[in-house]
Parts: sequence; C-alpha cells; structure tokens
Amino acid sequence: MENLERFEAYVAAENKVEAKDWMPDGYRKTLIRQIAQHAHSEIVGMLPEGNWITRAPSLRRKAILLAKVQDEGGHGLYLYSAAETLGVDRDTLIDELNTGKAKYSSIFNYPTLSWADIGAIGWLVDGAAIVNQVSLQRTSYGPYSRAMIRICKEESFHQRQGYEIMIALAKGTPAQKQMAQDALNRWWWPSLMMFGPSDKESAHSSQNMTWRIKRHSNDELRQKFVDMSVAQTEYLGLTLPDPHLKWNEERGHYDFGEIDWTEFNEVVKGNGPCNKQRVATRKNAYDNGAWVREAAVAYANKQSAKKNSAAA
Ligand code: BYC
Repeated sequence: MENLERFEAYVAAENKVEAKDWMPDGYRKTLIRQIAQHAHSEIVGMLPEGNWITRAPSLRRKAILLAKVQDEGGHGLYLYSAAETLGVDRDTLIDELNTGKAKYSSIFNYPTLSWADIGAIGWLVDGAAIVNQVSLQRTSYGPYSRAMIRICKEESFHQRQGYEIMIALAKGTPAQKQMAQDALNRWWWPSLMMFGPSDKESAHSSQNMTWRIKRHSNDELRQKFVDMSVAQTEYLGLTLPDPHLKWNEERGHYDFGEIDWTEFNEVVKGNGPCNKQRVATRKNAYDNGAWVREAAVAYANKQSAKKNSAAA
C-alpha cells in the first residue's frame, strides 16, 4: 500500500497523527497554515478586549476581563507550540504576523466602541469560536486536538462571562439595553463571517475534511451557531439584525440573510476598519519586548554555562 493510501485509511479510522508520523506534505502545509492563523487570531484577539481593561465598570469586571485576555495569550502559546511540532519555528510565524503577511480571523479587525462590545464579543465571538473548536477537538492531528481540548474548557467560561454582561445590560436601564442592542447589531454579521466563506467558495474544506482536519463544513457550523443564538437573543429581549431570519420547519433550522461577502473579502485582504492598527500594535509590542527576550536568552545561556562548568 502506498504511504498516502495508508495515511488516509489511518485517519479515516479516527486515529490521531503524531508529530513524528509520516504525513503527506499537503497535510503538514495546510495544518501549519490553519494552526498558525488560529494562533495569530488568539493573540490579535487580545487587542480589542484589552482596550477595555482600564475602563471596565467595576473591579470584578476588570479582574474577569484581565483573566480572559490572559487566557487568549495562553491559547496562542498552545497553538504556536502545536505548529512548531510540524517543523516551523515560532519566530518565522511571528514575523509573518508582524509584517502583515499572515492571516488571522477577520473578526478582530472591528473596533470595540462601548463596554457592551465586551459582552457581545464574549457571547458571540467566543460562542462562534466554541462551535468551531468543539468540532476541532476531534481533528486528526494529535497536538492540535489536545490544544483544542484545553482551549475549549476556557472558551466556555469566556462565553458565559460575555453572556452575563449582556444579561446585566439587557435587563438594566433603557440606555443599557440600547447599548446591548447596538453591540449586537454591530457584532452579529462579523461573527457569522468567522466561519469562513460558504462551502461552495471554501478552498480547503473538501481536502481537509477528507484528512479529518476539519470535521464539519463552514456552512454547517455557521448554521449551528445561528440556531443556538436565536433562543439566547430572545432570552435577552434583544433582536438579531436580520429581517430574513425565520424558522424553516422543513429543514429544522433557521433560514437567515445573505452575508456581505464583499465586506468579508475586504477585511480578509487587510482593508477592514482596524487591520492596520492591529498589526502595528502587535509589531510595537514585539519590538518593545525585545529586551525581555534578550534577557531571558542571556539568563538561560548563563545557567547552562554554570551547569557545564560544574560538570567539567
Ligand atoms: N478570517 O478554504 P477556507 C479565536 C481564509 S476564534 C480571516 O474555508 P479553512 C478567539 C482562510 O484562512 C478565531 N480569514 O479555509 C476567539 C483561507 O485563506 P488561505 C480563530 C479567513 O482553513 C475569542 C481562505 O479564507 N479560530 O481565536 O478551511 C477571543 C479560504 O477559506 C476567515 C480559528 O482560526 C476568517 N474568518 O477554513 C480570542 C479556528 N475564514 O489560508 C480569540 C481554526 C476563512 O488559503 N480555523 N479565511 O490564505 C478554522 O477552523 C478554519 O481555518 C476556518 C477557515 C474555518 C477559519
């Protein structure tokens, strides 16, 4: 049996591929692409929320938001480590992000204009991320799958903290309810875009589903997210900004309006409201942190020199 055939039978039987196993070049390449984009999304995802840490409305809210943003940094680290097991080094990946070559999720190129946006991000953005990532826990590449299991545990806490903010606002004063509705209006459509292009347009889905990297298509996951969000919105007493949203008895799902794919493509190409600001902020943070990296390397070198001279 050829390597490729054996590999495909192995993943089709729900076995996990590990770093040292033989894998097709295309499998390695697409995994590096997806995991790196995911890692970048986690650390760029810290920025819109980080914007509100100093302005959180109470100490409790500030402590929770700080913990959440720190979790995203941790998710980035798990994912960069998973990518490194495939033979790419972290400096290369970070360089691609800092020079604007790498992709990361479109969602993080929108601004956070009010405190309600922090609620909407937790509820919708982390909510959409969970729908996608729960399915990725069963991805065929072992290190990615294990990172996903840890990440999903934290994401569900993130989703609940966002929904709790939305409850407080939606059940608060009329002005607070209006803030919540405004945030929902602005974040709903970009959240649906997180699942990627429609199945007809998705370049990687078919191959990656055969290799069990992706377990569900972009449209399947998007539909699942829409279906679960409707009842959550009703509970809040808010309205989803989609006049075409309607239960379809025959399909057993909600029908919904067309996504603005022109907007999606522009944001992915780098022309969203905050793309330039996000990349510049990451690059500054990296440049300003150079002394920390140098100090850490110098310390590690000193420790190993000490060990070597003690052994000699
Ligand atoms: N934004 O063939 P397709 C999070 C790109 S959550 C930008 O369907 P694939 C977080 C795609 O990369 C967000 N680009 O691709 C949550 C491809 O470009 P290239 C991160 C997008 O890979 C809360 C092209 O379009 N989650 O981190 O089969 C707080 C064609 O697409 C987007 C993940 O990354 C987009 N929305 O499917 C903090 C989950 N959608 O590479 C952080 C892991 C598509 O050919 N990733 N593109 O140039 C995935 O599950 C899949 O990569 C996707 C796309 C479903 C996103």
